[in-house]
Amino acid sequence: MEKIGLAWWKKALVYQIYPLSFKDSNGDGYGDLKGIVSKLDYLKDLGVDVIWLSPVYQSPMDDNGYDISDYDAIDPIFGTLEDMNNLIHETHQKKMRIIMDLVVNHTSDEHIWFKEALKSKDNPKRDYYIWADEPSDIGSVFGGSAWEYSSITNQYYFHLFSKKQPDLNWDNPELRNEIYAMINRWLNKGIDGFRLDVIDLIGKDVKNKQLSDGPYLIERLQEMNDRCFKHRDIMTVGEMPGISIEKAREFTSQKNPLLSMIFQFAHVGLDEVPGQGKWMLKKLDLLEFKEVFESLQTKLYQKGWNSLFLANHDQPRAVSRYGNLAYRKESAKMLSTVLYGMQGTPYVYQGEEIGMTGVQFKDIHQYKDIETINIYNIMKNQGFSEEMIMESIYAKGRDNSRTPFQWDDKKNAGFSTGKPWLDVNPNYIDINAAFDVKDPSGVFQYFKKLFSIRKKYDVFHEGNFIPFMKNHPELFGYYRFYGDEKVLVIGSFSNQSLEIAIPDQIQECLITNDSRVKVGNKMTIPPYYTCILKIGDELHAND
Ligand code: TEU
Repeated sequence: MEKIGLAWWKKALVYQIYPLSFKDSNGDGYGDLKGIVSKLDYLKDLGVDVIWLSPVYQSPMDDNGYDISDYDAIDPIFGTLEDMNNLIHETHQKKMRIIMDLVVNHTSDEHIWFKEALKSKDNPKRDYYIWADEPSDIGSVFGGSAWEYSSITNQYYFHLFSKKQPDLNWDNPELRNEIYAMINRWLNKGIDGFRLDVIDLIGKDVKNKQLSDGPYLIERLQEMNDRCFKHRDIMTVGEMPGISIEKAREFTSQKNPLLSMIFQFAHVGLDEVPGQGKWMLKKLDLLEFKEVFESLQTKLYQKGWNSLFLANHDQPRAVSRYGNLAYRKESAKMLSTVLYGMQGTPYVYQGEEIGMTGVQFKDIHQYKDIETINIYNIMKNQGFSEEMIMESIYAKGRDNSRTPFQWDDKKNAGFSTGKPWLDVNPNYIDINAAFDVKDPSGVFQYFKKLFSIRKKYDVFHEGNFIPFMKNHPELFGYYRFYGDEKVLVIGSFSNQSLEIAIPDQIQECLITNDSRVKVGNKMTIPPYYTCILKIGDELHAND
């Protein structure tokens, strides 16, 4: 396919598809590959350059595909290998790229390696996994112990996620060879890279309880890079929930990058009581939020590379979490402006572009996510009230972002003709793509314009980051400077109007969510207002 120069991924817009919930083509209630192909024009219209596909490999679906039982097969729920080849081909035909999810911290317990490993201590695959005679006190991310007893050999195996997701033993060179060969087989099929699931865990030392950012992480990333990535024109984005901003800079260093970019999570946990996990809620302090972004933007500037995201399939919907549903469209636009005005590769999670919201199912049985079901039972046993548990699930449960895509106001939101695997959010009558795309004041058209502006001016890719009204508790503002190009990005997180003073010479308003507001050096801005202003010298469009 046509190359658009080195490091094309720096300017690319990446769109995450959660295949189970995107589009069902055959009426079985599960989204599939043919469904995705049928929506490629929709993505192209938005301005998408790269599709990131959450896992579609063969899987018993204990964790919706993040538990892989065969890396070389496509799960029949999603289609066939031929369908996958076709999706790669069609995506390239439309001058977009496609990256897959790579889940190699663990497999499914139904993977042939694990089935073999279970059989005996001297099985050739035994050492592909992590075993102990006695469990330590390490907990699983999904609740309970990270160790599961197997009576066949009277030992415990290690699983940081569900017990159907045994962790692979990366200390074993034979296992590493198998993984690298598998990665190369996929890359040879013509995909354009990978999102690497919890890749910060592959250097762990379980005995010494060093999990994320373990002692062998760098050498393993280096080895993977040498064996699979280095000589290819691809992008890689490593999911690293336990990594510091400094490490993010090191791993994406411009001199010797191990990965194109990483997802780090410093900004994600700010609405949690520190140290008490994701379910103990705390009101977001915008000053803290701004500080984390400033730190990310300035520390990586000209040294590493950022990824820009607020939501994904594990996180709640951004507009419900950081915005205000009474100002749904306004706040969805404001959040995207403030986020994508920064330096880094932008990521949109499916549905974000039409302002899809979180969901509040009444009955716990409507929830399908293993983490949500586990935490419900654990909190029940600990004596928490039903109301408090549901409040946490409404705020943080992963099914918030996994409800089927709302295509139109017809049956099942146009997602499927059959019964969807997870209930549709009842608000699809008002919030759906068919309606939003046609609405000139809709979120979709705004996103489209925002991304076309981003592509037009180098300042968004190359500019530095200087906070504006840094100590304001309800306004997120910053300047970007690059040569003659200067912009000021402003977003209000307030449900009241605010008075602001802009000390710069304002040349033009590039985009705003409310064109009725008069732009000037003294402004009264309505709730959730946002704009990007060209200031100072003339900006030069480069196209
Ligand atoms: O997530 C890794 C991870 O540690 C978290 O994002 C975690 O799932 C979440 O915070 C729990 O609330 C990745 C995948 O994105 C996720 O879907 C998988 O469940 C997980 O790895 C295991 O593969």
